[in-house]
Amino acid sequence: MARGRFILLEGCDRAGKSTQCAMLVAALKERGHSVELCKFPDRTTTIGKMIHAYLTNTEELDDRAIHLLFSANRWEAMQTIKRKLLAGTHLVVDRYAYSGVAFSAAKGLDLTWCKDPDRGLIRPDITFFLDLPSSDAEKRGGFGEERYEKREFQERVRDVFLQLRSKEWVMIDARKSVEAMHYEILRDTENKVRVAEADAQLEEED
Ligand code: Z5A
Ligand code: MG
Repeated sequence: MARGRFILLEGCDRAGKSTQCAMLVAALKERGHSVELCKFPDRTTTIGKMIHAYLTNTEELDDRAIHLLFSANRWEAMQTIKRKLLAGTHLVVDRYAYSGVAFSAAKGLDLTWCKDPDRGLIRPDITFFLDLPSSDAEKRGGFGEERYEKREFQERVRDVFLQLRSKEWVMIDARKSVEAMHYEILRDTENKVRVAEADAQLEEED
């Protein structure tokens, strides 16, 4: 059996990550794949609840302390993620460590310091980066409700994301329609999944 693929959707605020994650999970399920959604921050855990209080401005926290909580929120999910991938379930992940680094470095924290706590996390097999200028993000629903949703800060976050960009990232222009983005993301994901399944088949035949 092929190991499940870790499919990450990262990107700017309001770029449509959660919309696309839900559509991707539904489309993969429809095609008979075992697939689950995973979201960071996971606000359901004890650590996640502290993060939620911070994001909704009911708690103040030191910049480094909140950075470490976001990272801990990923680490506490690692065993479950590993188990699911090994059982052949694909995981569609809504934000991950790149968000962690981008938001904290945009506050002025040292980039290397920001990266260190996430070293050793399971790496994504495919990363889509949904890119959206903050002038477009502002026009979308819900912008301005949480702590980081200010235009100038979002521009700094986007700059750090683009600094972190690796050549393996699949860049998606998030100004496109929901359907056009979904088409691109599903096509590339299916290609990746097909290759993984073919590799697993070859290994079984050896
Ligand atoms: N954060 C951090 O600091 N450190 C970390 O380690 C992590 C996160 C993991 C909460 O994250 C905050 O935590 C976030 C980063 C920080 N801060 N901010 N700001 P979150 O993931 O919970 O945030 P969210 O509430 O889900 O918002 P989002 O991710 O920015 O939105 P989105 O998922 O990218 O977009 P969406 O919910 O799918 O769509 C937003 C709206 O746009 C909605 O009205 C849609 O109908 C509309 N939309 C979507 N796609 C389109 C297209 N293609 N065209 C037009 N309109 C669209
Ligand atoms: Mg979202």
